[in-house]
Amino acid sequence: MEIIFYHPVFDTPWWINALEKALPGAKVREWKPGDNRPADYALVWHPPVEMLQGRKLKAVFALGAGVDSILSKLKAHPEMLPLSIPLFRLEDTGMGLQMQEYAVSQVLHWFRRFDDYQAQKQESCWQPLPEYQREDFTIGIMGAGVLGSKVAESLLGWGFPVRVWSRSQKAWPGVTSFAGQAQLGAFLSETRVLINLLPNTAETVGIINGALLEQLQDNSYLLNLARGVHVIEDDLLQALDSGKMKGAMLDVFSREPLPTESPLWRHPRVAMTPHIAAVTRPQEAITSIAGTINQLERGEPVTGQVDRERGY
Ligand code: NDP
Ligand code: OXD
Repeated sequence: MEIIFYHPVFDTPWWINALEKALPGAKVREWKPGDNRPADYALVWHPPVEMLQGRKLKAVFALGAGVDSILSKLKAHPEMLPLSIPLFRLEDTGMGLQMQEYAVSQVLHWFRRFDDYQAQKQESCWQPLPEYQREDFTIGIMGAGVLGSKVAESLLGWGFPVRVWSRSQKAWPGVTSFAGQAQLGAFLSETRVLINLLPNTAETVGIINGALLEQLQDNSYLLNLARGVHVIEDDLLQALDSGKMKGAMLDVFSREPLPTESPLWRHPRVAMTPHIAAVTRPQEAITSIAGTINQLERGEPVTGQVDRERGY
C-alpha cells in the first residue's frame, strides 16, 4: 500500500514514521511537486491541486475536522478530486476534549464575571458585583455535530441550560434542540452565550451578522470556535459598542493571522486566541485514519466521509 502525505507545517518525518508503524507494510512518502507516482491513499492539509489531480486514489484524508479549504479549492478545480474518490475528515480524535476545555473555561469566566473584575482591577476598584444566575445564562450552540455535542455535554455537566441548533433535530437528554432556519429565531431568543461550532458552507458564511446578534438576549456573549467567515466582524463590533453584547471570545477570523489594523485587537471586550481551540492530535489522528484505511481495505462500513454536496 502506497500513501502520500502533505502538510505545510506538521513534522512530516514523524508522521511518516508513525503511520508506517500503525499500518505495517504500508509505504508512506512525503508528496513533493513533480511526484506523479501511483498512490492508494493521500493524507493532506491545504493540498496543492497537482498533488491529487489525475491520481487514482482509494481515498483522501483531511488532517483536520473542517474541510472547507479543500472544498473551496475543489470548486475552482473540480478535476482535483472526482466524486468517486471519497474524502474523509477527522472526527474528534482529541479535539472534542480541547473544545470542552475552551468552552467551559470561557463560559465560567463570563459567568463568574471575571471580565468585569478584570476591568475593575484596571481602575483599582474593589467592588463585589451581583452574581449571575444559571437560569439567566442559557448556552446556545450552533452546530450539534461531533464537536458541538461534546461541548453541550460538558456545559450540561456544569448545570447550565443548554440548547443546540443544527440542520436535523437532536434528541439528547437535557438539551433543547432546534433545527433549520424556521427554528433559528426561537433558538436565539433565549440564548445568552452563543457558541459557534458550525462548518463553513455556502449556507453558514456570514450567518453571525447584525440581524442574528440582535435576536440574542441582552448582554450576551459570542464564542467563535469554528471559522472566522461565519461572523461579520463589523456587525459584532457594532453589537458590542451598542451594549447589546457584553463580550466576545474569538479563536478564528475571516483573515488569519488577524491583520494588525483590525479593530478587534484593540477592543476592550474582545478576547482572542490564534486558531488553537482544538488542534490535531497526531497519535489520535493516525490511529483513527489507520483504522479507517483497514476498514476500507476489508470492505467494512466507515464513518467520517464528507458529504461534498452538503459541504461538511
Ligand atoms: P460536524 O460536521 O460533526 O458538525 C456540524 C454541525 O453543524 C452538525 O450538527 C450540522 O447539522 C450543523 N450544520 C451544518 N450546516 C448547518 C446549517 N446550514 N444550519 C444548521 N446547522 C448546520 O463538524 P464538527 O463538529 O466536527 O466540526 C465543526 C467545525 O468546527 C469544523 O467544520 C471546523 O470548521 C471547526 N473546527 C475549528 C477548530 C479550531 O481550532 N477553531 C478545530 C476543529 C474544528 P446536522 O447535525 O443536522 O448535520
Ligand atoms: C480543523 C481546524 O478544522 O484546525 O481541524 O480548524
